[in-house]
Amino acid sequence: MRHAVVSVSLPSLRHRASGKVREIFEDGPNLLLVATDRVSAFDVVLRQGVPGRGTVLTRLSEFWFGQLAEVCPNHLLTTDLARMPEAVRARADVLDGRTMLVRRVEILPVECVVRGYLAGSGFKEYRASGTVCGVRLPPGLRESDRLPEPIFTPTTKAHTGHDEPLTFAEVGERVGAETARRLRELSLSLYAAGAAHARERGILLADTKFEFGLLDGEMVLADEALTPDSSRYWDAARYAPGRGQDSYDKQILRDWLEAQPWDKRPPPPDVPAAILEKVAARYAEIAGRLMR
Ligand code: Q0N
Repeated sequence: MRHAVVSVSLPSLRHRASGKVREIFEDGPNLLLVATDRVSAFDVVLRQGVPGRGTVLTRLSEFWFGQLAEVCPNHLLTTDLARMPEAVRARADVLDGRTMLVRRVEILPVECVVRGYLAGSGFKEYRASGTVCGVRLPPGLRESDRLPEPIFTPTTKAHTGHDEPLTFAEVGERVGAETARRLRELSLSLYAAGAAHARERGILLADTKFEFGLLDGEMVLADEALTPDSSRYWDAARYAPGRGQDSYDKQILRDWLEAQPWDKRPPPPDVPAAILEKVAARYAEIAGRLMR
């Protein structure tokens, strides 16, 4: 069985940050984003990784950056190890296919969330108040219903804990009114392009989150783009509004974990290799569908 890459050490490069899934290193003026095979479920990172998950996330980001480049420029320079430092090329065995060399940009302090369907915290708020992040929606919507049109629901970027909703005015206070309008317009355009492409291939992008940065005064799409880690993916063939939907990528893992005697606090149970392989196959299936 293929093994999962759950840690990455590059002692000759300056390590800048660690996410649940990705590691960031510095390379002169640029950054290296390495997507590991780590996976979280119920907000807990599992000890076992999903073999090849990081390479699928990297391929998907690269694919979407290419698809979306006409809507907005992005931070990606290359995924080709030949154009990366020797320290990276020396570890091609683990890093090939999971490393993006990106331009360092000035990240804007807003998570640009777009929702096309009524799910998660959006549905909870709608049920309580008829609004989603302050945006009033028509009455009578059911859980998972498609929205009359996609909505921009920005949040803070919490370093610890959970992101908090921001009103559009609060986005303006953080980045300026002109930039706030541009973030909203770009986010909605990127989501529309991505959701249309995915829908034609039987995948619903229920919602997603973008990060933007400034490079020489120009707005660029940063971070990852429309991956299952930054978006809620549903299988269109199984879509049935009126209830919560299965996660296209993680449901196999969630179902197995739900069947264990586990309180969803660390430490999580050890996940059997056969389950991890099923999840790996699911990621390959998603990439295969989207990239055809
Ligand atoms: C940056 N984050 C938060 C990895 C992503 N192009 C860039 N320039 C400057 N800074 C960043 C980027 C990018 N991308 C973005 N941290 C640094 C998102 N992280 C969370 C952890 O995983």
